[in-house]
Amino acid sequence: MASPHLNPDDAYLLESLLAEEDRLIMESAREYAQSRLEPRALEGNQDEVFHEEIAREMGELGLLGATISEEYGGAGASHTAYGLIARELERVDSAYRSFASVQSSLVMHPICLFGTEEQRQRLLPLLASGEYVGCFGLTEPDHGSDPGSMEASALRTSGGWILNGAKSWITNASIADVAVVWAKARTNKGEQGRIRGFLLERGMEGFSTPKTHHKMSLRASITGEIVMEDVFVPDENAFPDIEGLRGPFECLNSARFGIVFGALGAAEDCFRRARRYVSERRQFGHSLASMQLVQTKLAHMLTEITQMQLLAWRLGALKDEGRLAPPMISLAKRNNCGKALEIARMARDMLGGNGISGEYRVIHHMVNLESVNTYEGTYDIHGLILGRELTGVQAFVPRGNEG
Ligand code: TGC
Ligand code: FAD
Repeated sequence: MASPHLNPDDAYLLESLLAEEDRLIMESAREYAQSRLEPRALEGNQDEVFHEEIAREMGELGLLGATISEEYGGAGASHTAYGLIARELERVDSAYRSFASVQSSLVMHPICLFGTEEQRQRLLPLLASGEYVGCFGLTEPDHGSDPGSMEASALRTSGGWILNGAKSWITNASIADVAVVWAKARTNKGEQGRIRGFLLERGMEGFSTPKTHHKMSLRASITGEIVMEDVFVPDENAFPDIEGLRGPFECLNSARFGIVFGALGAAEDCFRRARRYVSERRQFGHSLASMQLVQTKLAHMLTEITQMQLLAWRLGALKDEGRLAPPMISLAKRNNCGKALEIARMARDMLGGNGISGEYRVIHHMVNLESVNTYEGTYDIHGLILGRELTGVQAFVPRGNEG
């Protein structure tokens, strides 16, 4: 019997382990991403365009809020399926995965988890169909890795809250119909309370979302600020019970989980393109694929990708079994983003001068992954989260400088 060959797209045959339903969702996301997103990706990235009809297209296919129950317009799918969707979208461009991550994990998920029944019924179906776009405001101009120091404030008033402050680097902000915003509750006497979550809707007085310009990464994603000047938010638009950083962090747990699969998709696409390129390109009278240095680069890339796949698959299974602890997500987010960036840089190099052209689509992944490695907790912040878990000592603040 001939020895079986290795499948470079799935070296350890992980896709054969998928539940039938997850596999069907993956295939439908792949078909959509390759046939409908890929043709728009070059223009989107070069001209800084997010084609807004994409929101409804994704909604129609059940790619938004896939894990949310059908009662609220979701697909009731597994967490693994959600990860697989992220992988297929990011295989084309991280911007498309970013759009879906924010909508699903950072907007629909908190509404589902922390919202009132009225908020769930009113907003989730609109977000699931893509009729509404959502955004998530945690980062501020002076507080990124340390959101606990945020300055945005929510002053209690009759029938609601008055919000002031600014959020920066917010995905989807400028096109959002609804924003999940985190701010510190404050009393009239100026005492600061705990962080609370609010739903700001387009049209509220004092709420604006100017677009962020000059981005060199994730250009097919719309990024903006959230500016709040005495915005009155009625009680119906506040999350009733959740207080403290646990609120936004529960959302980040879900989005970071998706990024573990997404970064994998980008790395896989870089590998596939580099492999095809070196088999077609000749130098010194020989195919680049026949050069030893090129072969060991391919071997290195596939080894890293296979490890990334194993991490993602296992993480999905643990989340579906309800056994996932946040540091496990940090380990995989840090690993898969760091490795994806390394693979994208290597692929870019293997394409030589052509790798500099957007037409070959590898440099887009490379610059996108700079954002992916930074947002949702930077590479080093996840290292420090793991460090704290391993030693019991936090090292976010230099020793001797606490407070
Ligand atoms: P710390 O003392 O660690 O925790 C404060 C409270 O939060 C709880 N908590 C968690 N709860 C659930 N899940 C987690 N992962 C949690 N981590 C912490 C914790 O139990 C505690 O609760 P309580 O009840 O005792 O108050 O907080 P810290 O201030 O020391 O945090 C430090 C650090 C570095 C871990 C944290 O601030 C951090 O993760 N920083 C990174 C910030 C970040 O990831 N920002 C992301 C912004 S959103 C974004 O980037 C979207 S990009 C979207 C896209 O386009 O795809
Ligand atoms: P900083 O926190 O200033 O960090 C700068 C550098 O210092 C980093 O290398 C970091 O690792 C390092 N550093 C920080 N603290 C420490 C420490 N204690 N020890 C050692 N090193 C440290 N945010 C949202 O809320 N919603 C969004 O939708 C959103 N979308 C984004 C989209 C894009 C394209 C980008 C680029 C960002 C987005 N962000 C969003 C913001 C993102 O989460 C932050 O940029 C990120 O958390 C890092 O914060 P910062 O940029 O303020 O960097």
